[in-house]
Parts: sequence; C-alpha cells; structure tokens
Amino acid sequence: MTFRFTLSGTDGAARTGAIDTPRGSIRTPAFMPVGTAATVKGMFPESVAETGADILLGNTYHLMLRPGAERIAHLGGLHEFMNWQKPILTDSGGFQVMSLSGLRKLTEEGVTFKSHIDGSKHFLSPERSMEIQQLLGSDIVMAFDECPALPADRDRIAESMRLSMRWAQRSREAFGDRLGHALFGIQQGGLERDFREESANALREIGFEGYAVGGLAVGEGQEAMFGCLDFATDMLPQDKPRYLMGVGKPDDIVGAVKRGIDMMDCVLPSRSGRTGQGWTRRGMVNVKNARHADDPRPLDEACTCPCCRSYSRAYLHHVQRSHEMISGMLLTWHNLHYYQELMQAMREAIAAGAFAAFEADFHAQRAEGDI
Ligand code: PRF
Ligand code: ZN
Repeated sequence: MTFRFTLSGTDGAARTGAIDTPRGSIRTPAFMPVGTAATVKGMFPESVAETGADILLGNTYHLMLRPGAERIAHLGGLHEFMNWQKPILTDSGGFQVMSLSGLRKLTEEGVTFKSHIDGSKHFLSPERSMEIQQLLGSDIVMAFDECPALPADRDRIAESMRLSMRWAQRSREAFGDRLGHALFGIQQGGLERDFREESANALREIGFEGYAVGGLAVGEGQEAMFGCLDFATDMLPQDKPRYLMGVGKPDDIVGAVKRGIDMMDCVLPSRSGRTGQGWTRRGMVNVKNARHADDPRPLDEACTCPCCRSYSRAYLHHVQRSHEMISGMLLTWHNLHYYQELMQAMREAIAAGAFAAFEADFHAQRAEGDI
C-alpha cells in the first residue's frame, strides 16, 4: 500500500478527491480535528470518527515534551496509544516552539527552547523532528519550518523563509522514502508574491508528497490571507495535496477551498466549544448568553448531531454556566459535526460543478443570523 492523491473533480480553482493511505482514505477537501496531546479534548476517538473525520492532527512539540516520543513508540505508536486507527498528520514542532515555548535560541542547526510545561531545556532540528514523527508513527509528516508573526519586514520574512527551505531539504534527506508514509513541504514567504514563488520553487525542486501553505492566519486578517492564497496555491503542484495550516473559521475554510486548498486543521471547533461557542449554518452562537436560558429548542434544528438531537439551548446554557464537563463535550461534538458536514457539502458541490451556488447559499444563511 502506498500513499496516493487522486483528484476526481474541479470547479474553478476548487478541487475534490481523495488521499489514499494504508490506514484509510481521506476525502478532500478535508478538515482535520486537532488532537494535540493525543486526544481531541472532550471526545472519544470513536465519536470523532462518527462526526465524519478521516484524519486527525497531532503535535510533535507537545508529545515530545509529554509523554515523550520514545515512550509512545514503546507503547506501539500514537495510533495505538490514543486508540485512533485512521490516518494521523503530525505538525513538525517549529511553529509551536515559536508560539508556545519560553526562552528559545534559533540557529542554522535548529532551535533550543524551554518547555512551557516545566521549563526544561529541549532541542529540535529537522533531523530530530523527522525522528520524533517517525517514532509517533505519523502517516503524514510535516517538514520542519519556522515563520514570523505578521506584520514583519521583508528582510525578516525572506531570511526566515530561506532558513525553512534549507530545513525542508534536510527534512527530506532525514525522512528518506517510507512506503505508505508521506512528507509534506511547507511554503513560507509571508504575503509577498516573490518570496512565495521562491519558496514554492525550492520545495518543488526538493519534491514532496504534498505541499502546505504555512505562515498564514498569523495576524494578517482574512482579506490579506485570501489575497495571498489567490496566487500562492497556483504555485504548488496541481497533482499533489495542498494543506492550509491552522485555518480556520467556517468562512475562512470556504474561501480557502474556493482557492484550491485540499486540507485544513484548526483548534477552533474544539477549543471554542469548551468556552460555550457553537458554530452553525447561521454563524456563531454563545450558549452562555442569557437569551438561551429558557429556550427549549436545540442549537440547530436541522443538525443531526447527538447534541442537537437530545439537548436544548436552555440545557447547554445551564451546563456552560455551571462549568459542567458535558458542556464542552456536547458543543465540541456539535462543532466537529458541523465542520465535517460543511466539508461534505463542499465536496458534493465541487463534484456537481455547483460551488458558486453553494457559496452563495452559505453566505445567505449566515446573513440571516441566529434563529
Ligand atoms: N508552520 C507549521 N505549522 C503551522 C503553521 C506554519 O506556518 C501555521 C500557520 N498558520 C499553523 N501551524 N509547521
Ligand atoms: Zn448539532
């Protein structure tokens, strides 16, 4: 069994298809729930699968610190450890070091940093990141990269992108070729067309099984992100999956798919569920709001998830206000279910050549606001 990407339909720049792996098929466009610490918080893995997820995202940074990659390997790998047998994509750690860790020192070799958990000292490099992701048993491994928060000046963006491209080469050499496993390169270059082009050319020259657009959704806003995607995706190979890292809200996702993105991940549906936010066809609903206290209706009457089938807004309001664990559990389930239904609707619309109508309807329903 090998790793294979097959496109089955396109509509404008939007694409639908599937990524086949030995652990199962990933329907694209795909949304990957985030399982940072070997769990999608508040969900059983069986429940995550029931929402329609074909693949999860895991994090090198968190798992190397706790419980440790070697430990997970001895316990049979991440799939076995967390009881998730479908594909797992792991992020490579550099991005999380820059956003989460304490004191850090960046050199050509890699990055030394202090754990955000206990202050202990650690080192990550392209070689060590590839080793950790292999120990975890990741199906889709990300190249080791680095990126500045935006806005940043052009010199800083260029320097960082070129370092990431040298690290991409070292990632490819360290990963080698592993049957059934894939290595994805990550395009950087901020919002600058020339740097995105230089980065894409460097990655294509090295050769990867898939290509991510990194360095977006780091403070630039949706309009600027879409403006960049308008040229950035086109620079990447047509016949390989394209992954937009760390995006996003439902309208970000629709806009990214429209511009040729095949895969995305974001903590939003799970994290915001734990703070009382429910995402529906009509936009975001905060169940904490007093207007829900006596409301016997479900979050979304048209939704078939376990939360909407059996629980009222009044109940969600009560358990959120009381900080009961079931609050985050129910809203996370609903949100992941909504995200997966959105992906399914887009896959069907692209296959039918009806993405423009889908998009118009998506925005019309949101414009109506919450019921
Ligand atoms: N690189 C990596 N992981 C990421 C990003 C990146 O640029 C982003 C940017 N949105 C999220 N996660 N390795
Ligand atoms: Zn629901």
